[in-house]
Order: sequence, then C-alpha cells, then structure tokens
Amino acid sequence: MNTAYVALGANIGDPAATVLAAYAALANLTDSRVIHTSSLYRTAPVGLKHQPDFINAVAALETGLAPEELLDALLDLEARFGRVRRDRNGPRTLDLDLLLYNDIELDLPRLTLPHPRLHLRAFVLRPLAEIAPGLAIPGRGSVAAWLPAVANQGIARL
Ligand code: PH2
Ligand code: MG
Ligand code: MG
Repeated sequence: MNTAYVALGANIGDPAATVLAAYAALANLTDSRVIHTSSLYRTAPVGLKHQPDFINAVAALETGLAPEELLDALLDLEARFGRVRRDRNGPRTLDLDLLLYNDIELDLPRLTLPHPRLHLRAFVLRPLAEIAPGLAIPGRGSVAAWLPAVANQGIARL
C-alpha cells in the first residue's frame, strides 16, 4: 500500500457541503482507504482575487492505485461533482489536487510530484500540517518549516 495526500478546494455552490461529500467519495475510491481528513478551512482566493472565498481541506489516503491511476480517479470525481474547466485559478465546484505520493518525485506533462506550489500556499500547508505535522516534502524539507512563510495568507479553520 502507498500513502497519498489530496488537497480539496471549492468555492461555488455550498463549498463546505461539497468538500464533505468529496471526503465520502474519496472513501469509495477503488483499492483505497481514507486514513486522515483535516478540518475545513475558509481561505482567501490566491491568484485571481475577485472570486468567492474557498473552502479547503486535505485528506490522506492509503491506496493501491498508481500515481497516474489515482490522478485519473480524482479527475473523474471532479467531473462527477460538476466541474467545468474555464479559467485557470478561477471558481470551481470541486478541485482535487494530488499533493504527495509516498516520497516520489515525478515530472510528467500532467502530473508533478510533489505538487509544485504546495509549500507556498497556506490553504494546503495548514490542513496538511494538521493531519501530518511531521511530514517531509521530498526535496523541500518539512511541512512545518514552510508554515511561517505563509503566515500572512488569509485562512480560518471552521
Ligand atoms: N485554488 C487555486 C487557485 N487559488 N485559492 C484558494 N484560497 N484555495 C484554492 O483551492 C485555490 C486558490 C487553483 O487550484
Ligand atoms: Mg488546485
Ligand atoms: Mg486541480
């Protein structure tokens, strides 16, 4: 079995209900088990500013799916939640980003591991630190060490 971390984000409709429903859907993924789920966080939009606040969270999975199989399963779930891809960084009903998979470092056209911006975003680091405080980001040091660098970003635990 492998350990993977997935970031959840939503800012259209009822984003908190969407993230909770997505937790339930992740628990039903093929050959996978949810082992930790973070609290939900209300976060100020990063990138495109003029859009609603996000609800963000992070889940840890134990999975027999390979990284690209897991990515496909996450994209499939996004589609089932009604995701329409318009603006990069724009509003979304559900965004599921594969953050980490074991200690794999990978750079494929459609999948980079670790997620290249995870250490720069409070909306990922804070929930990740909640469920895995001692975790190392391959090539970048510990999650905890990056927290001070994002202390100025707007985030509140629900
Ligand atoms: N996702 C983005 C861009 N900006 N901002 C917040 N607060 N939360 C997100 O999940 C988010 C974002 C691209 O995926
Ligand atoms: Mg994203
Ligand atoms: Mg995404």
